[in-house]
Amino acid sequence: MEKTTLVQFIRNQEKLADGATGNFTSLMNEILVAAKFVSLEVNGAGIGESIFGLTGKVNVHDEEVQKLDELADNTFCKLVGQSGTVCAITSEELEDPIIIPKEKAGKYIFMMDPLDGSSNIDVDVSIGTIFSIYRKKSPGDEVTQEDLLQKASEQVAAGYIIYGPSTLFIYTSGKGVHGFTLDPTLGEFFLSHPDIKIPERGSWYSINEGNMETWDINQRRYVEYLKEKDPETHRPYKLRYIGSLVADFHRTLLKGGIFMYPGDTKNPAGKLRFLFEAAPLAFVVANAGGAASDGVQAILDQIPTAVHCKTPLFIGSKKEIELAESMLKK
Ligand code: AHM
Ligand code: MG
Repeated sequence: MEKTTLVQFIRNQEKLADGATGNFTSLMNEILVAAKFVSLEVNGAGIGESIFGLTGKVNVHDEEVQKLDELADNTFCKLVGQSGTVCAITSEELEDPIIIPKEKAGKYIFMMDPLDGSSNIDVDVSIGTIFSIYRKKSPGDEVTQEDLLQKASEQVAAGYIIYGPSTLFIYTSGKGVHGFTLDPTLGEFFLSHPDIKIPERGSWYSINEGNMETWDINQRRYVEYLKEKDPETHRPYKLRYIGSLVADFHRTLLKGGIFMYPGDTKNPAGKLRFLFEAAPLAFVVANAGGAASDGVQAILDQIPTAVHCKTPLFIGSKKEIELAESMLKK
């Protein structure tokens, strides 16, 4: 038996860390158990008692809540919340943070988009969970804004789980980006993508071009540029857009290129959430040698202004982000 499980891998990595107490390993364990539950539900959606469809509720972002959104949110909140390792949980689906009573609280803060791309559930397209972990910063027991709104570069770990043809768990704790595939027969994640590095360039672009009329002139010119023919600069680029950030990001991470969700006239800050989508994927891509920006400034250098605030996002290969930034400035 030579395969490395996710649990073994995390334990070995934490052994190497200074002052490790085992709390981080315990937290990661709960995340992976929740991931297995959600994976099972997603794969079984449509069989037996239907968990397809809407709950009839609308979340804090004015989006319709799917039954699977709610199920994923509840599963992660319950398992992570009871782990004794976190003092607060924030979620794209929850207006207010969950604050864990101090007798059961730990030193970490857990943030998540429990089911990203959930509008794709009914059409059997890959969806995912995005997560991010910070350390409590403020002294004392109370969880403050200083704890919930930290600079993105202060993440302790971040990652995502894709519920696709196979279920993958990708994460970084600042020591490379590693991917694990769920063996459904054993119910165990095994190391399948050690030390992922994103190609420095890539001629794939990913954006909802249906929004073009609402973009500013530089955004339009940049996308037009990518579509021009010039073999020397590998243009035209190929367009890929799934509409599930986790899936679009994962392809970009493995193959290179750029994913974008810019601001537009309707939504100057775009659609994606800083803490639940942009910051964790920025931490992942940076640890794989790539970059993420809001078009002007690196995402990792920014402090969010509110738990649910949004940001334009340009993420992918380092050279592609540099090119995008230079063209968006013109
Ligand atoms: P969600 O987290 O509510 O599912 O919304 C975010 C999703 C992303 O997965 C995806 O990149 C984007 O919304 C797609 O938006 P659009 O349909 O505007 O292209
Ligand atoms: Mg999302």
